[in-house]
Amino acid sequence: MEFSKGLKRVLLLELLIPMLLLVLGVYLGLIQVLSRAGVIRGDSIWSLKYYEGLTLHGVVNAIVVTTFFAVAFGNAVMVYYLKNKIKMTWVWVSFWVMLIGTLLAAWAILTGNATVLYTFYAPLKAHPLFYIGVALLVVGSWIAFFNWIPMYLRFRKEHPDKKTPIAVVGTLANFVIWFIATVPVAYEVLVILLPWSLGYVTEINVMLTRVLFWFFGHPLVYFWLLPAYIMYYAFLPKLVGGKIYSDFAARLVFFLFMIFSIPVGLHHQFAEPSINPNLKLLHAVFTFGVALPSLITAFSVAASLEMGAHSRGYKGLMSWVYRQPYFDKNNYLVAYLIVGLLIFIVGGATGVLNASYSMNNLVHNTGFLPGHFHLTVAGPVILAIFGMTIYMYSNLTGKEVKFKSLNVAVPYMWALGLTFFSSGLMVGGLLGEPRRTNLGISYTNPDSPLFQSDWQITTAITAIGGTIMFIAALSYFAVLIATMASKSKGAVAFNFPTSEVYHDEKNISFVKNFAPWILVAVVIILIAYVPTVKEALDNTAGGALPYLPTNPVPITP
Ligand code: HAS
Repeated sequence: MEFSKGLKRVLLLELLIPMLLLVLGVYLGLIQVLSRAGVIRGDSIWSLKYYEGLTLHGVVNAIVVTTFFAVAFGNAVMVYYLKNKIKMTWVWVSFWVMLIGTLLAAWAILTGNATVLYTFYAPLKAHPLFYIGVALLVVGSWIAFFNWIPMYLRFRKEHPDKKTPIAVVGTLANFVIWFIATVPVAYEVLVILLPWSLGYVTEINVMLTRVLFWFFGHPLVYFWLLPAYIMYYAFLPKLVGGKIYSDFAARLVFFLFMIFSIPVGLHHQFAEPSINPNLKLLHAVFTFGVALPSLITAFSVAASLEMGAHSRGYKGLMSWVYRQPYFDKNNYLVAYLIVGLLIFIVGGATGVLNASYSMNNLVHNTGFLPGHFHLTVAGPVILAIFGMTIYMYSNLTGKEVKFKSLNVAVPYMWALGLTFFSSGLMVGGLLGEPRRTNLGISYTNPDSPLFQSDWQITTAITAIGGTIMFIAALSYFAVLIATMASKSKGAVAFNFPTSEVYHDEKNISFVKNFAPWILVAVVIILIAYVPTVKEALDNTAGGALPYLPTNPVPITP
């Protein structure tokens, strides 16, 4: 399909701007591991303080890159599969609003005015422009979503007997989750944090801000993940010569995410006061519910891989494991996607461990947590983003991917680094190593009275892993830049490698419409969150003063 020039231009910007920011993001990741291991000792490097760097690393990698990518990918999916015209004015408005928001937030962080980490809840306080920037980034993504809804409705009207393409179902489900999840955090930012940051109020309900943040904070992780899931269902089977195992199961997965990904936020707050433990248990139970669509995906995608291996003539029980085009330079998306899936087996299992109410006591706020979440967001999510960015770039520009061998090696290098990185963090975490701490000037510094010798080896392993990941990222950027610098072969039709379906169930009314699922989602959210918010309001006495991460004394208004 031929995309218009304007659409191509905006897609390229939405893909490449985050990649530019990611250069900074991965560099700051390297600084993190080196600081934790004590290779770098000091509270700042090139005048960027430890927590400024950590905030920038989290905000850029986890919020900005993922949001820009989800919007770019969503724009392309909608136009490609619905074959409907997209309103370009709103595509551009969405892009500019997101960009301005990003620049404002980046300014606040880089000038040391927003060392609040990517989980920007109180009592840490940021400059008003940080909050405005984050709000604009979110609003920009809403605009993109609202632009797709009429396209979808038109498709349904014009093709009443056709099924909505799975990639479209996935994209819309993802943005429904995103929209529901971001409304409370928009309230938190605009109604609570912004007036506080502007100095109009001096005290706020910290527990409420944390509850509202985590209402958003967990679905946020599925907002990162679902574009990868769309690729696992809609593209990967085709790439390996297989088919989507079951059309019904694929649709069900995205709808299940819609109902289970939000009412689980308290699993980030098991250790916090003010909230009834029974409510925490309820959220823990729903958390096991949200693992369900991933477990269905594990079996469905494995079946697609098996069909792929068999269709290419390989027989035997384990041929689906051994006989995949893992190193096919011209089919490099396979490597990016399968390596992501393999990493997610451990990322998902550690998530289930975190969710276990009593077990969480052991790992909460330790290195185990970044160990877990790098196996998710820095595993399947970033590898899907890397692979699809280069794929879409090459398709949109008609340029052939350069350094093909290096390109296909990137996911394996990344996975090797991640194995060391996350193992170091998780073992360290089980030994009590805290997360978000400049260990190099304290616990891993032999000259410090706080020195913990048993954290030296784990932080060293983490640093080795982080360094390998950094090299993998540099290799990826080299591939991207070389591709960008090459000559275009002229306009090519844009193409997503779309999978066929093996079990194409006819009667799918259960997974046809969004409305009933949205209704169920809202009911479950109300059950999970009305009493939680009430607890936060009732059990918090007075307000709390703001703190800076560098000082245990509250900032006086
Ligand atoms: Fe998590 C904390 C629980 C998934 C990200 N998580 C975090 C944080 C982040 C994060 C960023 O319950 C830290 C937040 C902070 O800063 O404080 N997480 C879960 C659970 C899941 C889960 C139950 N997390 C994710 C995903 C993320 C992510 C996805 C990002 C994208 N997480 C928690 C909990 C905490 C937490 C607690 C808070 C802990 C605390 O104390 O603070 C589930 O969704 C996981 C289900 C996944 C599976 C795996 C399925 C496997 C698949 C691969 C199959 C492979 C195949 C390939 C087919 C059950 C689909 C085979 C191929 C061959 C060739 C063999």
